[in-house]
Amino acid sequence: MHVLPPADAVLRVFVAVPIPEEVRAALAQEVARLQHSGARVGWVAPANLHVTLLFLGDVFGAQIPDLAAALDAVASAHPPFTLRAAGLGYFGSPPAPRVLWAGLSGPVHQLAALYDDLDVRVHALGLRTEERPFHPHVTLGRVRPGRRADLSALAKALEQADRAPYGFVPVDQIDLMQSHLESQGVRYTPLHAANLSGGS
Ligand code: 2AM
Repeated sequence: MHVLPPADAVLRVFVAVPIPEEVRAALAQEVARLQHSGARVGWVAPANLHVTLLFLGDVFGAQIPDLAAALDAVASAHPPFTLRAAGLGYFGSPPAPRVLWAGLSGPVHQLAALYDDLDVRVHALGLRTEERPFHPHVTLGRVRPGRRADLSALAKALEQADRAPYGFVPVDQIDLMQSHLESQGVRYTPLHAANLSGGS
């Protein structure tokens, strides 16, 4: 535990898998290419690129130690594994993409198993998680409402994505992160890190 927040503080939290710096740099290059499309997109800063495992939203500071313990319990039951960041995609319909992302390939079922275990533990703590099915991805940008012409240039840029993988993502750690929504943008700080140490 890095810091223990006050029990009555409300924190916006999520669980993430960190992405190595060289992969974030490769993704940032792809983002720079997509930015040339001129579409109105809120691009994720390279330092903020991550894989969201579970979004919890607002929780009380008093719940953080239990959440940290839940991460530890799950992490100790899963062996580390390695994914690849590869390909681009989006959520939303073809004429109206909403969220632009880089995909993950490799033993993604192991990430889904981590998610399932964490989901069960978090529910046991009486916390709600999202209802959406788990679709592992790295969000690169969120489309802002704008002119359709912008989006066709963006769609073309997405199709011209580099087919080579952006790099390896070792999944050997899961982080409990706090999201600070500030006027300059979003800032993430780690609250707790749990190392994957289960046997294979
Ligand atoms: P995503 O970008 O991987 O989709 C931190 O805010 C992370 O939590 C975001 O990167 C986002 O994951 C996820 N997130 C934010 N708000 C959310 C919401 N309302 N429902 C589900 N996930 C959310």
